[in-house]
Amino acid sequence: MVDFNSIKSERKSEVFKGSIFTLSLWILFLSMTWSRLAAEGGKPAVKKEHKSLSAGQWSEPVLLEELNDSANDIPATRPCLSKDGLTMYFMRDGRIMEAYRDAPSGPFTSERAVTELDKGYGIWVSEDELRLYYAHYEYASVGRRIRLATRNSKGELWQDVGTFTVIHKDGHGQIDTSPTLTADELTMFYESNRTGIKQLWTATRASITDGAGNFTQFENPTRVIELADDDEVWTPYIAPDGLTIYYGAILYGDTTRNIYKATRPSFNDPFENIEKVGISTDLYWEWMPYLTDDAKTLYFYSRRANDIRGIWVSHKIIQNVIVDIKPGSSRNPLNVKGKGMLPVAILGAEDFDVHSIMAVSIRLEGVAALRQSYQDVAGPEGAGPDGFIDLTLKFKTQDIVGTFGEVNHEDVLTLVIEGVLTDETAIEGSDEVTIVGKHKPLNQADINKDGIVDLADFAIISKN
Ligand SMILES: [Ca+2]
Ligand SMILES: [Ca+2]
Ligand SMILES: [Ca+2]
Repeated sequence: MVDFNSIKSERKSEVFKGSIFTLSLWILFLSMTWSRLAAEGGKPAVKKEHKSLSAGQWSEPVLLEELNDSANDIPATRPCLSKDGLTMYFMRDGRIMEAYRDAPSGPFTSERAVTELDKGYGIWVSEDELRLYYAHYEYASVGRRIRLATRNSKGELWQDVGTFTVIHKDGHGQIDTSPTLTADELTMFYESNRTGIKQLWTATRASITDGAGNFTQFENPTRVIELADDDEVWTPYIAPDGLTIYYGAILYGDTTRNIYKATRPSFNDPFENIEKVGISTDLYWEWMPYLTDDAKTLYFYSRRANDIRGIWVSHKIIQNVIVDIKPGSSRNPLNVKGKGMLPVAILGAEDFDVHSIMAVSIRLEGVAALRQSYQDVAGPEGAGPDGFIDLTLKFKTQDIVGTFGEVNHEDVLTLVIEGVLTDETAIEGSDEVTIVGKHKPLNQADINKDGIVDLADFAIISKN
């Protein structure tokens, strides 16, 4: 957790130190808050203005000991896992390494040093594992630059292709490292010291290769200023969709490096909702995060208890909840032209008090509810009220329909609810709906949604 408690109590004590007038205002505020809480069922309601400060609960990290060179006490660093979970790309003693396993979890059983490439400082491998982006020490007057290596198939050796000279042209001692890319490889984030300290930068391009098959340069290096004012930031990981970023930093009074997460609604928006990721502790350094695509498994580098260094793995703790879309109906028809609300209940049970859910964290297919209340509306498996209070939520039907691809009458879709409990445990549940009517989403390329794909849409894309 980000420790804002000390900040909050400082603020409170300032209030109390003020005049009697201030004190009475404070009492008035507390009594108003209390009556609001009482009106909402006597349980502390989640206040919308306070968002979660921590990104969920994670299992106790486990060391991937087999990736270390234990005989020489050289730890593995900078994890980057292949999409199939079978190959770990990482670094050891400055050398790029590949380690292999037969199943997407469990220990890696063999490895290969990528000796065909020079030493590196941070790596990222494309989804098809045919392009490897790595930082490299060029020569004393230039510094470290990001390079590309490619291969035609996974069985082949890597071949260096060249460096991203456009973003590095200011050179001369400049250190650019730790590349991480979106799945389309058109947006790159990386670490750069060009302001004097290590911070995160981003650069973009319109295609991976040009018409002649040569790789395309990244352009427009821009500092991602919102992630940390004047603090150092290291080793970014960008999610495939470019909307969630993880990075190492020392923020908010931390005494060691920790892993932070931030999100943005679209490429046009700055990152916000900066949260410390739950495995972070002030006892140890945690950085070099790498998440699986489902954001449920986190690999990172840490030097932990008993001075053990290396790549650690942790899993997001997820509690399943029972979801009933349209309580009282088991078929759950969803009219795609519906203008109203879609009611959804998360069911309480003897061992599950729905007041433990942080209601504002709930998303149905990524969509937030417009209203929530606490009422016993249903029981499990289509039963009516069962004596246990449920969390009932109302979503705007058209917001939910907006998340669908093309659907036809009578299609059955599974809708997923995600959120967190007040103790930050992630929760997940789902229910099915039966589609009424037909829905075809607007053309993806029609960015400004005016029904035609033209230069106006392209102008928006190129601004991104
Ligand atoms: Ca730490
Ligand atoms: Ca139902
Ligand atoms: Ca119930």
